[in-house]
Formats: sequence, structure tokens, C-alpha cells
Amino acid sequence: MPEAARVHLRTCPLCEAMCGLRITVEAGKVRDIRADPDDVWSQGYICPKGSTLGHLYEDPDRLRRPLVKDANGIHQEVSWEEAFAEIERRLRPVLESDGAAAVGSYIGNPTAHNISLGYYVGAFIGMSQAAGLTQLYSAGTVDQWPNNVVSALLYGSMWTITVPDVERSDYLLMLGANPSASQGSLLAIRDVMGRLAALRKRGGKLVVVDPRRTRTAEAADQWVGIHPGTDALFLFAILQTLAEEKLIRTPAELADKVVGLEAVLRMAAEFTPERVAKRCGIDAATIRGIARDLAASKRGAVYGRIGTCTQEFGTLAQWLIEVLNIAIGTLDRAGGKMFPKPVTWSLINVKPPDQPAEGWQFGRWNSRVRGAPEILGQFPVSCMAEEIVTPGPGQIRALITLAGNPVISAPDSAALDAALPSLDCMISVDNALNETTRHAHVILPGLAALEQGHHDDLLWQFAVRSVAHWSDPIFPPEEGRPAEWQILLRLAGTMLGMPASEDHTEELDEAFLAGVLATLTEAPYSPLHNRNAEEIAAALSGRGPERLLDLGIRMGPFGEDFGNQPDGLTLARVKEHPHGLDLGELQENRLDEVLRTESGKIELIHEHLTADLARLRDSIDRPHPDLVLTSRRHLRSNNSWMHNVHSLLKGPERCTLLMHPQDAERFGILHGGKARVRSESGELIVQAEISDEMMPGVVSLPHGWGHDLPGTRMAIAATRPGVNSNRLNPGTLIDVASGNAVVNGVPVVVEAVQP
Ligand SMILES: Nc1nc2c(c(=O)[nH]1)N[C@H]1C(S)=C(S)[C@@H](COP(=O)(O)OP(=O)(O)OC[C@H]3O[C@@H](n4cnc5c(=O)[nH]c(N)nc54)[C@H](O)[C@@H]3O)O[C@H]1N2
Ligand SMILES: Nc1nc2c(c(=O)[nH]1)N[C@H]1C(S)=C(S)[C@@H](COP(=O)(O)OP(=O)(O)OC[C@H]3O[C@@H](n4cnc5c(=O)[nH]c(N)nc54)[C@H](O)[C@@H]3O)O[C@H]1N2
Ligand code: SF4
Ligand SMILES: [Mo]
Repeated sequence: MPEAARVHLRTCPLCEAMCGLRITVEAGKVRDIRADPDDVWSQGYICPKGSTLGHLYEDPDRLRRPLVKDANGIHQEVSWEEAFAEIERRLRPVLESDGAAAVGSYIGNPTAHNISLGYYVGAFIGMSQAAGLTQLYSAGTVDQWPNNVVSALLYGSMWTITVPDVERSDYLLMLGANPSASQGSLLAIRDVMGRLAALRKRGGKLVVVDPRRTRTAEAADQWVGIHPGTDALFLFAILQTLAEEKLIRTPAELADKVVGLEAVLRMAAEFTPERVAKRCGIDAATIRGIARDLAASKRGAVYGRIGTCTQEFGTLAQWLIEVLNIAIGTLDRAGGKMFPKPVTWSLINVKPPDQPAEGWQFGRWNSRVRGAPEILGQFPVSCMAEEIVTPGPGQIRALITLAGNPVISAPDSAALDAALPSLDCMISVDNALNETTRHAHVILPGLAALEQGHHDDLLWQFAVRSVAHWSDPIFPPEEGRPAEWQILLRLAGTMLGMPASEDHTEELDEAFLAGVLATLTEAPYSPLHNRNAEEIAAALSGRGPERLLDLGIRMGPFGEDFGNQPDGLTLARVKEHPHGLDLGELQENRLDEVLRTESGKIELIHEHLTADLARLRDSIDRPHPDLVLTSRRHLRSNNSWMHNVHSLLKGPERCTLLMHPQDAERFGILHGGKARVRSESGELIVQAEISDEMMPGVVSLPHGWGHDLPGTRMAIAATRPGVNSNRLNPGTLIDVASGNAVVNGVPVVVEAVQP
């Protein structure tokens, strides 16, 4: 007799919106997935991706057993022990001859959505660095590295990210973000478009600055088209206007906590709206108008996201966004830019012990081939290909990718695709045989989302409310399958010299916890400073990621604090709330609590930032390239890895080159016709979509496509492969101050392709 249908409540792990889902399971299968109307956070919101977790679980292409590449280059399913034996056979010789310095690692985006991966990538990297690994890469350098740099310098911690308090704001200036597609980024909020509509309904104003009139821009009071890469100039001009028109409104209590505001205002003096208007493509009156509106707002916020990061002046733009929130006096105030108060004290906040107390240092070591400085411990992801193919001491001969698909997501992707086959050893911890993992000698799959417990650790750090929500696993994993945290510990053990064929997971987990607790009881910024590590360890329940989550919750702002707050939270208490536990809106006046700079103040001036001003100044009179490429997202995609879900893939072609009618006419390109797009690094042919939603002179391609490479196993994605836009993005283009990739504002030429 088939088992009765059962409803499970779970948080969707796919994006920062963290929607609460009701998942009905019958006879071992997902029958349907709907929004949970009683979820304390999302209150019944869901997007089309959320209802596909069953498809992801049931997808026959999802890897359930390890794959090893055979002598003919074909991936064959093997047992876990065979897979680890192959790792020993391939990785050990590299470690023995060249050490961990010859091993590179790349960390991908799903790490942020899965605590088994997230916490234990920390363990793997920490232990590997102890063994000598320096070649660390991540999707972060095609994403938010500028935010991390600015947060480290201004607030003393790279993950102290301020979020716009959208639910209470009366004016939101949004740059380079399209939440109608992304659902919010470095901004966790429920039903973001609903909340933006509510902001306007209560009399607030939404202004969107974007070269494309996105759906978010259409839902705004004002759309401001901007030439890609010029946001720092635009933001400086707003600041200059505020200063010139005596509209700076930093209250004394905040001003007392800020060092360098006057100096930034002096720097802004030369960047008048009139001076930058042409370069930005925005007339001076519009810039002045926005400055005045911003100053007139009571609870205004300035928010920028990936479009302001993955561009030539990403770090300066992020810096100026923070400065502007200070200038209008709404940093750390309701409705302004606020410091989230997540339920967990996230382990990602553990400051690396090698960072000096007096501030962050960059360039402590340099990449071997192009001499790129490490920034926050990483090199630009575009260095990876050259570090693999260029011979000499320190050459990457082994690569470990963790939940990443850099052959699609990193710039100059053709170069990386060509470099990977030359590795002596490539190991991927991944659930798919895709464009990147097809090069791996060994692929180790993690569990599906529905097979493991879930609580967001990183993402609640970007949330506009404080919430806790545990999700139990729904389906049991196959007998004997390791979870990702166990896989990562085993790999870490191998890096430390233990044979991959031996399982030291339990002892390594104890060592990892002991190391974390040693840091947390010693570091002055830690809530556990001077506490007894052994007592704390003894109080924790569970093992692996659940134990670390229990630690994060107990030491967090609502936690039981190991006996000091008996009514406070533990993981067990969080589990008593299947619809989540709402802990309230964000609090004001938290600077003393959150700042971790040596001075205890917000430090606005740093040589690392101001050194880039000359480059910015020089850009003002630079002529615009004839045509530049930008990036975009779609609600039904999730970076590169959800195109194997049929219900998401269907519908009109989405991987299109968006271009303005004037440009289409100029180049003789027809709507629905094919265009050849060429850049310094590559060329591709793609379907054109003509629309005046683009600014003239700017074209847009989504990333995450190009599923037509041989040796992959994603049958549905291959039916509509699309093209990989990152073939067009040269790896040499980076935001200097962060090493972040530039994928917006890339010069291209197009021509019509005759059918
Ligand atoms: N041109 C351009 N390029 C971009 C961007 C852009 O806007 N424009 N955006 C950039 C950004 S913001 C990001 S974050 C990156 C993303 O870059 P990546 O993180 O490299 O790419 P994803 O497409 O997210 O790939 C995720 C990988 O993880 C695997 N995976 C999914 N779930 C799991 C899991 O639970 N466990 C494991 N082990 N593996 C899993 C998938 O199979 C896939 O291989 O792309 C960047 N690239
Ligand atoms: N459905 C869906 N949701 C996602 C993802 C996904 O792939 N699909 N990816 C997730 C990830 S990893 C991330 S990081 C977030 C990103 O979330 P968002 O930052 O909201 O990203 P996008 O939707 O790509 O919006 C970026 C916008 O920047 C604009 N832009 C390009 N260049 C410039 C410029 O120079 N200046 C300005 N002002 N704007 C510019 C683009 O036209 C685009 O509209 O989304 C997350 N959510
Ligand atoms: S918006 Fe969609 S993908 Fe994001 S958490 Fe909600 S249901 Fe999941
Ligand atoms: Mo991202």
C-alpha cells in the first residue's frame, strides 16, 4: 500500500529570498510544492524556481554516485572507495612533488546556500591553507568582492554588509540590481517586488539606475539609464551636489563615528554633475534632482548590486554608496542602510588570524603569472587559466572545484576550458556532469537539497528582518553516502597528508571544531572571548554542520550564550518552529556593536581606495566604445545550473542579445535574427532581441548558458544550449581595487549573420 501523502515545510535553498515551502510527498515522490502561507518570513510568496525542487531531486542526470574518468576519457560510475582511491592515485604525486602550492581550489555559488558545504568549505580551505595552498579562487571575484573590500576597510569585517531597509524606507536609489529577476542580492527580503510596490504605495520613491529598463525599472518612479561602468562618477556627482548645495545631513552621533567624511567631500569637488554627465549618459539636471530628492527623503537608502560591482570601478562605486548613506544620515537608521542582525553568529565572520589588527592588508602575496595581488586571500578568478598552463614552480597541477562551474561563469571561459585538460588531477565536488566537471578525473556528488537539513547561515546576514528557520531532510540518502561535509573533510585530510583511502572524518571534525573554538575564545571581537572552549564544545549537540549551526545560534544575538541567557535560542529550540521564528525588524544605533575597525569608527579613507581615483578621473574624457556588452539574469534561470529543469527551460528563447532598435538598424540586425558578437577574447553567434529597453550603445546577454559541450550529461539543457557570454569577457578586465571581474561595459562589435 502506498504511504499516505505528507506535507513537509522547508526553506527554498535556491536564492536569497529563502521562501517557505509546503512540499507534499507521496509514495517517495514529490507530488507538489507550494508556498507556505504561514511561513513567518515569506508569508506565502514563491517564484517558479521554488516549485522545481522535486525535479532537481528526481532528475535522472543528477549524480548520485561518484564518477571517475576512464582511460578513454569517459566518466564511469564507481564506488566511493574507488573514487577516493583514484584521488589518492592522482593527487598524492602532485602533493609529494610540489606540495599544496601546486593545488588550486575554486569555490562556487551554491556554497552560500548549503551549510554542509558552506561551513566545511571553510574547514577544507583552512586545513589546505595550513598545508600550503595559496591558489584560492571563487565566484566571489565575479560577484561581490568590491563589497567585501569596502566592508573590510570601512567596518573592519568583509561580511559586514549593509542592506537597504526596504520595508521602512521612503526613498530607494537602486543601482545595478534587478530584483525582479534575482529576487534580491546582498539583500534578503520576501517578495521583493511586492515590497518595492508597498514602498511606493506609502508615498516613497524608487529610482533605478541601470543601462537597461528592467522590470524593476518599469516598476519604479524613475529609470535612469547609465553608461556601464560609470556609477562611481555618477555617485561622486551626487555627493558633490549634496556638498555644494549644503545638503549633507550626517547627524552628530553618526559623524562622531566616522573618520574622513570631509576628505571624501573634498575629493568629490571635481566630479560635478556637469563634468560627468556626458560620460555617464545622464544629464546634470537629473543628477542634481536625484541628489536633492535623496536629501529631502527622511528614510532614504542607496543600494547597489552586481551591476555596480562587476565593472571597471566596482570598488569605488561600492565605497561611494556607503559614503552617500552616511552623507544623508541614514546609515544604521530605520529605512536607511542597516546592519542585519542574523540569528547565527556566522563562522564566516571569523577574521583570518594572519590579518593584522591595524587594518586589512592586500597584496600579501601575488599571483605567479600576472602578479595580481591577493585581495582578501583570493586572486581574480580570471588568473586561474594562466596559472594552470604556465610552467614553472607554483604552477597549478591539481584543481579542486567545489560546487562551481567556472567554465561557464568565469570570464575568458574558453581559455579556462582549454586549460583544464592539462591538469594532472582535477576533483570536483558537484552534483552534475557539466561544462566544468567534464574535465574532472573524479566527481564526488553531494546530497540533493531535499536529502539534507537546511538553515541559511550566510544569507540571513543580508536579511531585512531577523529570522530563524530550520528545515528537516525529506528523503533519506542512499545507504553509505557521505554528506558534503564529510567529503570535504576527507579531501582536507588528503591535503594534510592522510591517505584519501582512509576515513578520518570524525577526528578531523573534532579538530575543526577545536580550531574554531580556539579562535573564537581568543579573538576580542568574538562573543565567546575568554570563555572556556571545552565547556562550549560539551554543550553543543549533533555533529557536522548541525553542531556548528547550534554553536552559531547559541553565540548569536538571540542565543542562550552557553548558560548566560537560559531563555535564549539553541538549534533544538529553533526546530520547534516549523514555519520559522520571526525575531523582529532590524535595530538602529548598532555601530558600537558591529564595527570591528581598530579605531572603533567607520574609516572612510584608505590609500587602497584613493589610489584608484586617478584612474577614475582619467576615464571622464574617454570616448565611449561604439558598443559595450552587459550582463543580465532571468527569473527562471539560476546561474548556470538549473537549465536541466524542463519546466524552467520552456518558453521563448531567453539566451538572446538584447539591443536597442537604433543599434539594430545601424548593424542591420533583425529581431529574431542571428548576430555575430566579437570581443578581444572571443566571438559567438546568438539570436538578437530588439528592444528599446536597452540604452543605445549597450547590448546585454545573460550568463549561465552554453550547454553544448561534449562530454556533459545534462540532456534537457542540451536541447536549448544557448551561448556562453563569458567567452566574450576578457580575463584582463578587472576592477583594480578588488580584483573583481568586469563583465559589464566590455567593448564588442556585432554584425548580422545571414540566414
Ligand atoms: N558574465 C557574467 N558572468 C557571471 C555573472 C554575471 O552576472 N555575468 N555572475 C557571476 C555570479 S554573481 C556568480 S555567483 C557566478 C556563479 O558561478 P559558479 O558558482 O561557478 O556557477 P554556478 O552556475 O552557480 O554553478 C554551480 C555549480 O554547483 C553545482 N551544484 C548545485 N547545487 C549543488 C550542491 O548542492 N552541491 C554541490 N556540490 N554542487 C552543487 C552545479 O552543478 C554547478 O556545477 O557566476 C558569475 N558569472
Ligand atoms: N533568477 C535568478 N536569481 C538569481 C540568480 C540567477 O542567476 N537567476 N543569481 C543569484 C546571484 S549568484 C546573484 S549574485 C544575484 C545578483 O542579483 P542582481 O544584482 O539583482 O543581478 P542582475 O539581475 O543580474 O541585475 C544586474 C543589473 O545591473 C545592470 N547593469 C549592468 N551594468 C551596469 C552598470 O555599469 N551600472 C549599473 N548601474 N547597472 C548595470 C544590468 O543591466 C542588470 O539589470 O542574483 C541571484 N539571484
Ligand atoms: S524566490 Fe524562488 S528561488 Fe528564491 S527562494 Fe523563493 S522560491 Fe526559491
Ligand atoms: Mo552571485
